[in-house]
Amino acid sequence: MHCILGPKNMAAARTFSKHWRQFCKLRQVRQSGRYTVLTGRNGPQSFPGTQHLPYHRFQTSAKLNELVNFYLSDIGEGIREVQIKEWYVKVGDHVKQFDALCEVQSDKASVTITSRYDGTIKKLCYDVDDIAQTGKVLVEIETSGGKTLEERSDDGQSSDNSSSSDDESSSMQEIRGHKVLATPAVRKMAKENKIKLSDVQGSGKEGRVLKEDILRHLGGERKVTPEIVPPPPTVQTQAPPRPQISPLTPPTALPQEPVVVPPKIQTPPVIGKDVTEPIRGIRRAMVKTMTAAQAIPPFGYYDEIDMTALVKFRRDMKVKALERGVKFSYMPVFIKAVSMALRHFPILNSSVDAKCENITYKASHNIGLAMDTKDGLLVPNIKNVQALTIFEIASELNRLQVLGDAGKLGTEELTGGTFSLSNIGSIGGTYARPVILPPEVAIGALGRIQTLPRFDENGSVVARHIMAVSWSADHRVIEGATMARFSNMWKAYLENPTSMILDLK
Ligand code: CO6
Repeated sequence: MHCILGPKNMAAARTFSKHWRQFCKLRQVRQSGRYTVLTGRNGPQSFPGTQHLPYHRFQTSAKLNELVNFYLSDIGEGIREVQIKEWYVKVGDHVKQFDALCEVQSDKASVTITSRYDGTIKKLCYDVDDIAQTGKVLVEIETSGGKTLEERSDDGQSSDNSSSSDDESSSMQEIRGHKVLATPAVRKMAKENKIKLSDVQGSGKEGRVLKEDILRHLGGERKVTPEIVPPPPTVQTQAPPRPQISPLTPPTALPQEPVVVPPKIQTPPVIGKDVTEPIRGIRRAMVKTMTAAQAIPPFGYYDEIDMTALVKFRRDMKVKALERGVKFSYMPVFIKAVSMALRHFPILNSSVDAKCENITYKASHNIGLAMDTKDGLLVPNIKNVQALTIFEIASELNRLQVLGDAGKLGTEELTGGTFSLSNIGSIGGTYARPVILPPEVAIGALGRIQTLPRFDENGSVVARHIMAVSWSADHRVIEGATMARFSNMWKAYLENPTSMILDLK
């Protein structure tokens, strides 16, 4: 047996080993079979029914000539359920190992489930948009013949009916880039009209399939599921006729001005209908996090930063960084200055447990940044900012933005944050009330840099670049004075960027 174990958790490895022996015994799989545990690039991957091993990926085997129940594996991070976004196969299709079967959406990522076997698809156990539970059967695949091989039952026990297992095929599921971008409404429309999204040429950003694309695709082929289109409203375009004034009318009463009713505005016909849908995916994760955040009593602290020197500094740095292939915004400086100030106020880089009975001072400064991605608001973090140069932070930020744009931010990027910043000013706005991300204890929101009049030291009005910052902190463990002192230090670095050089490590 070939076995490569990652460095983590030997106890878990022993537990796994026990389960594996049990598994092999019950299935009477030859000990010489291929069996590999790999450190997964994309986070935990495990064979269903085994003890969950963080960051390990498994391969296992099945006999040929059998009907195989293919279970949806644990995809890590405690995710128990996923939504089926799209099937890439249908009943009767022949698949090979690693062929994509379907795409599922968890709270955190989009995952392509690939086949473990060569065989024929006999049954798809879910429809698109259904919620599939990890550990339950996803598809039935017939490798050939008619026997059913139970990989495991729902309680995690192996229940193999097969006799011996000579042929080995490997199993693996992986996160892959291939997917069709579309909103749930468009997916629903495609489903209702029984078309595969992958057959539709998307005209939206990055090939996103839009409603119009579906309509275009359907044009001539099939009729769209009928929508109720109300008739266009009637438009009153003529004013009522003016009253005729008889020349014999006595001159006592002035002629009444006729009432001229302005024509009714022609509204475009309503072609849509109200849509109610379950809250899923990233937004569902946001519901959970923000609901938990409501348990935190926050206080707000606001200040303004004179960014005039930093605007000039950034202008120079932007050119230099671009020569080295990196886009340089203000964020790397904001992030580094946060880390430098956190060194003096470690309680702001701490986390508290659910009941707020223990506080943990975090050694790493993993600074999270709110990111507006096509999947919604995500907060990836830059790890160990205390040990990175500003250029390295810029470079990492570029990487996260590319991943965010592609909808490929994974658990590695999205977990482990210790302090967060939200640059709402890159979109607009001056102030915000950022919500603390539990178990963190503080977060800052940055407003738009504006040119505003301010007094200089001589009392003259001068144009300055001003940015507002809005901090929120957990008042159970953070005092307002601590936040104010931290903010002052951060502000001093930004207002005199060259002063950072003195304290840079
Ligand atoms: N003012 C003025 N100009 C700005 C600012 C501000 N605050 N921030 C960035 N920029 C400039 C930036 O320097 C770039 O200029 P050029 O280099 O000259 O082109 C430009 O705007 C674009 O910057 P970009 O957004 O690409 O990069 P940046 O590193 O500044 O930001 C990001 C990265 C991931 C933060 C950003 O892309 C993003 O997603 N921003 C939105 C974050 C968001 O959604 N926040 C809301 C969270 S919810 O806070 C919340 C409390 C509630 C309201």
